[in-house]
Amino acid sequence: MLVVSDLDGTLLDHHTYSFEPAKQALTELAHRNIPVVLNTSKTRTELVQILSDLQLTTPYIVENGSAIYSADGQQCDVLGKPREVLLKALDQAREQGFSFQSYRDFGLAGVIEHTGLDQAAAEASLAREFTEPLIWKGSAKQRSSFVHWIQAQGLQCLEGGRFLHVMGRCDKGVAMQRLIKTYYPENEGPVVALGDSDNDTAMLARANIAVCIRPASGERLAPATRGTIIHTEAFGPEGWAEALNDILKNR
Ligand code: 2M8
Ligand code: MG
Ligand code: MG
Repeated sequence: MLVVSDLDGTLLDHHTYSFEPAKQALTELAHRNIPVVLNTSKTRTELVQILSDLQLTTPYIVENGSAIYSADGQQCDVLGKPREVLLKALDQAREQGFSFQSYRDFGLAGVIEHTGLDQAAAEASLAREFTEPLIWKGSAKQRSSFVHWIQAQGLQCLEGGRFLHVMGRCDKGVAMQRLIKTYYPENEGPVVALGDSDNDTAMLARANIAVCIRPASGERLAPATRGTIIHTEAFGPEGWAEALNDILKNR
């Protein structure tokens, strides 16, 4: 068995970024030698800190499936587009009259204000390599033409818990399969994936057990999968523990 998990709103609380309620389930997984792989919108710099907080030494996926790093950070398999390419496209989008504010416009103070991260974590979140999160400032109709315009540039938009992420044409699902093939080719038993937002559906769809964590806002996810779907009652790390304790009980 292998566990592949999103962070914000899933293993971490949407508001406090705490994983406290999932600690006991994480310990149980460690006892059973079941690897926990992180698959997140966060940057590599954010991940290095979080892996150490969680005491994990597993390979990981950053920025919505844009790159797979080995546990020691020495190997990197890039599936996404460099941030410079995205920023150029966003410059052109602005010239077309689209209205948004992205990480580049926020700066450190803006990121802290929008996310509630502390200064060190916000700095780590600004160290982006492959994605540009933004907040839409126009109408819903303009937003949908923006999404189409971005697609026409060979890029895409994916929705996270707070932001719309402009990025290359990759996703957490493809990256998860590539990571398993590279690092866990001998894995036996189910791949359990856990997520709470639209950007997690590609990963949930490819898992044997898809755990849809109750989202902090918006509707429950409905991944298209032939596997088992679990919807948690609880939010964030409480939901994470709820689902994993249940799965482990039957093994
Ligand atoms: C952003 O990612 C979340 C994930 O769903 C979002 O879109 O709401 C990223 O900028 C990430 O780097 C950051 O840590 C997080 C903080 O909430 O927001
Ligand atoms: Mg999330
Ligand atoms: Mg995420």
